[in-house]
Amino acid sequence: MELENKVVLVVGTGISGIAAANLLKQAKSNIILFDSNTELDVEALKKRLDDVQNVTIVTGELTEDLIATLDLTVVSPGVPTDLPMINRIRATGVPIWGEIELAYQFEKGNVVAITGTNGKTTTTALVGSIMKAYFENVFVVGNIGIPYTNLVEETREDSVTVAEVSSFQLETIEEFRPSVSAILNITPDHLNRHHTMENYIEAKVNVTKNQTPYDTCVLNYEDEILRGIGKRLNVRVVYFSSVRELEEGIYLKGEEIYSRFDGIETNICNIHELRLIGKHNYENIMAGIAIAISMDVPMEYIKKAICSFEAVEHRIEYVATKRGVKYYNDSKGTNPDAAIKGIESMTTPTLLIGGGYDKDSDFTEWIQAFDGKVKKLVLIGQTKEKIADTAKEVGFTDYVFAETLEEAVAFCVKEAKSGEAVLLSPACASWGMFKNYEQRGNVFKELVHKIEE
Ligand code: UMA
Repeated sequence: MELENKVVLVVGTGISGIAAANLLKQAKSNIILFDSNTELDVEALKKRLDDVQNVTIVTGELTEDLIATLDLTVVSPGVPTDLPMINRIRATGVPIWGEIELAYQFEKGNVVAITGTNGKTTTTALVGSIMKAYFENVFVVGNIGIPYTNLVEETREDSVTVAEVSSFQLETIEEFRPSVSAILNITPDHLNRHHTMENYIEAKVNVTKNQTPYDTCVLNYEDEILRGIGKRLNVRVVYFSSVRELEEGIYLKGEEIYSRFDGIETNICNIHELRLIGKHNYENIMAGIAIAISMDVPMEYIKKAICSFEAVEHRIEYVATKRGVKYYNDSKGTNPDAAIKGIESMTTPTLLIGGGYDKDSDFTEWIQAFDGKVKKLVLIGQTKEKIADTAKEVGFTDYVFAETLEEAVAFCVKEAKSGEAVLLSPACASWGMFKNYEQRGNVFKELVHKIEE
């Protein structure tokens, strides 16, 4: 679509909305920047824009008169696509693109798109580092925290854009076509936004919507939903599996990762050569390998990159070894499902620090996943009593309470013996004690670094 002199509504003034408005400015569109938040500091907002000429800022409600002027609407990922205002715009026939679609219209190179319920940030970062090892011009964008519209103008014909795409972003694509897509897994999430599991699956599978048999989709063979979907896609499908040998694809056999294509099995590496730990991470790595092979990256580059790749900050991140005890920061384990991955990754007796803000979660499965590994559960925050009650119900009584994270770490320092591990993996949000999970993780890391040898 020609964007010059067109009236484009940008909905949302978070990082996507601002980046989209700045890109549209380059394209010489007339922009209406809208946010439903009436408390917004409009002067501060203007300072975040490259240029405020021809930008009309509207907060609260959008009038019918303004809607009648629109040529295009670009929505931020956090804006539900079934809002009455969006429905009114849709009824006028004006296209509604997500920020990802807008960026894609400016893309000059190849795109890799990674989605899934869990593991997409780690896999995106990993694929980014594999691509950077081999290609000259690589961008890592999307849900990982860097709006695609921020960087797309710098792309070239030989560039590779690795995009983490959420179900929110995939709801509003039109022409977005990755050469290689990946869906890592699908389990219930974001159902308040998508309403049903079917809608959520449909949004994820949308990543393949414009792909052709010349393109590739990487899928987890052990995810039944995805295995079923793979059968009906008109795209080259490459599977990975952490459970069984595949006739074609990437798989884990014992402690070794293999690929098999055209009947030839190739050993890629042993899991002990990797810095990431845990089955879910081996799956992320296998997805990364499948993506990289599909992008024709030679195996020597893939192997070097996967073996040197460190965990994403705050996600089962190794912090330090103090007095023979290994400390891990999994502050990003903000819900029981994510925290299960944290404890499953531990291979030694572990002192586990958990608890925080109450999101109405059920902690039963998390505690059941301790599997005899948790020597002491140190509970902090608003949820500490609730978790303790659940623990008692499932027969786990080795818990103690601490008032602060500092007190919890001090307890672990006293109790942990050489060869054991201390893991911060709270299964709860940080609010109430910290600004966000990053701050919680950083405080934990500072406390660990201060422990005397
Ligand atoms: N807004 C409205 N009307 C609404 C809803 C929101 O006007 O109905 C406004 C808000 O007042 C606010 C703005 O929209 O000013 C926020 O937009 P946004 O929520 O899309 O946030 P951004 O800052 O643009 O960040 C988004 C993604 N956020 C969400 O999907 C909620 C970021 O993913 C992403 O990193 C970023 O774009 C760049 O691509 C975050 C996320 O939580 C990390 N993602 C979810 C997840 O990972 O589970 C999907």
